[in-house]
Amino acid sequence: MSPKKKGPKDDAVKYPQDRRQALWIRSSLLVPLCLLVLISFALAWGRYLLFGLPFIHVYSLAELHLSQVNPGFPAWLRLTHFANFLLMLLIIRSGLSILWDHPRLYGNVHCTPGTEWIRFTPTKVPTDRLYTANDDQRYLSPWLGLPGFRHTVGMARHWHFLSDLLWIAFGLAYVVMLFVSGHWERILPTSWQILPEAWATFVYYATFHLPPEPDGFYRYNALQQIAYFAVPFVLAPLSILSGIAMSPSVDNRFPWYPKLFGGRQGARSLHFLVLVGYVAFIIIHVLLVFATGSLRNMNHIVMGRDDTQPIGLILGLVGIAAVAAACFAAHWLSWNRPHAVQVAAKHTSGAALTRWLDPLKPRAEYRREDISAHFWPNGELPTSDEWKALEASDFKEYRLRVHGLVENPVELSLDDIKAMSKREQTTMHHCIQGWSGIAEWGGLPFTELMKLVQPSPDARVVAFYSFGESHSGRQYYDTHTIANLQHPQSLLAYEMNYAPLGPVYGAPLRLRVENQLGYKMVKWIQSIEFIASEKDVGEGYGGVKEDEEYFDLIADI
Ligand SMILES: Nc1nc2c(c(=O)[nH]1)N[C@H]1C(S)=C(S)[C@@H](COP(=O)(O)O)O[C@H]1N2
Ligand SMILES: [Mo]
Repeated sequence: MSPKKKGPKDDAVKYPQDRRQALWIRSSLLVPLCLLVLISFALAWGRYLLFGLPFIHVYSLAELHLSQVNPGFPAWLRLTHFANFLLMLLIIRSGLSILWDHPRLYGNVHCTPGTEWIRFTPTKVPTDRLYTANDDQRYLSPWLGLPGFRHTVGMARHWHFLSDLLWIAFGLAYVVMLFVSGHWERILPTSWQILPEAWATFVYYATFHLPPEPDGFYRYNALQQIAYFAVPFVLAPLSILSGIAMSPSVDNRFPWYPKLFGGRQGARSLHFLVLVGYVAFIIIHVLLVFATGSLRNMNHIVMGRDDTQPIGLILGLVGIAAVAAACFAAHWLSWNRPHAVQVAAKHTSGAALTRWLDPLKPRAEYRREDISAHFWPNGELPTSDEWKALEASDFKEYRLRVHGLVENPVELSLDDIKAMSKREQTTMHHCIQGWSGIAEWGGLPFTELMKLVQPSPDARVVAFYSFGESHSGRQYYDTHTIANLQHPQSLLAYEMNYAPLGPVYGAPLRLRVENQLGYKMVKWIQSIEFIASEKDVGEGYGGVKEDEEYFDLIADI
């Protein structure tokens, strides 16, 4: 199973020479964290050595039978647990693939290199040469990531969002049934008594003892109950809400929303910390299931029975094998039917997200003081003689050709464009890789260009062609709906941070479409074509990133 080959250039992207893995955490965070863990363990050991293991009330069967709640593991619980097992694996593994595309997490929206609190790369960002966000992507083993390898963020996002949708559906079903059935009493802590009990239970685990268990068929121990409560009622909502806070259409429409999480990067960091929480939970949960009687426990969750027959374990292992097979199938599809996955996502998760997010009109503006000192560059500088010659003469000879389904096709010089009306805006850029940055942009509102060229009624989409190339060496292009180009913040920018747009950032002209992710904002624009449908250009998926890397046609999140 290997990625579909598009040529040596693309190969070099997916299989880089440098596949080292590294983890670095800022010591001002690592030290207190380690201290916290050490102190908790020290306290537990102190308690154990000085006073022995704490008393924990052991419920007799008679007492357990007194509970109002029906005991056991009903079918809805077993089903949602199994679905969750599969979906969490897909979500976590695709999430890692996404993270490895920009393997740094920050507390600030500027993503200034060196300010990250954690990084998953051995590379320090060089300052003596052009180093783009694409250069910074890391390789991830496909055993860990879905789909893994390097720069597979487009495919990873399809699995992430497709699984999210199902995971939320099963999660809601679980919560509804929990309350309908009365089983919430087993999960929701209702008395403060749970805290001292949880501490007592922790003393057992921390000193390598198993606490006296109530039968899990009837009752969970205090720590277990807290964990089973926290995962669906704390971690899950946090991951959904922080995920939404990374969307350009949400953030640039409701700038207060990401601020709740400390900005887009705070949200991204939290999203990752929740992942760490899930992984820690899964590891401990699985270990304890096996340590405390795998036969009985597996019968509980697989069969809903409270005995020690081997059937639950056997069927459970079959279930685990099925989940592993599903993971392999996801990889197979990723490499052998990538466009099918892309199209499936477009009509399901993508359609849902577009429906909710695309109507949000971007309007957030930042202050001059907010401008990022470092703005990650992306994409490869054009190498064509045509662009180099234009650049050498300050784009005096540049002509922007606007054509296609328009009444009045034009060829405009940079001076012509500058002579038309100008808008300035200071906005936040959202890259699909996860980084962000704030910059001032000045340029021609796209609606002004539309007034000039008069699109015909059958023009629905606009294609922007670049002087630059894609990873595999094809011309970079992307398309937008006319609706998204009609926002006041949709610009053809020739100015960045109050200076003429530099070569690295897209000179002479680049797009700003603030409710979309960065890859939609074509740099080094050569020409613009009004078309009926994105299917009419390139491979028909809406852009070179969509054609080659299976990115989404509409990029609201
Ligand atoms: N021609 C061209 N335009 C491009 C790209 C590219 O590779 N080629 N990269 C896109 C991506 S992924 C991003 S995030 C932004 C980056 O813009 P910046 O360099 O100003 O940060 O440009 C977009 N436009
Ligand atoms: Mo990007």
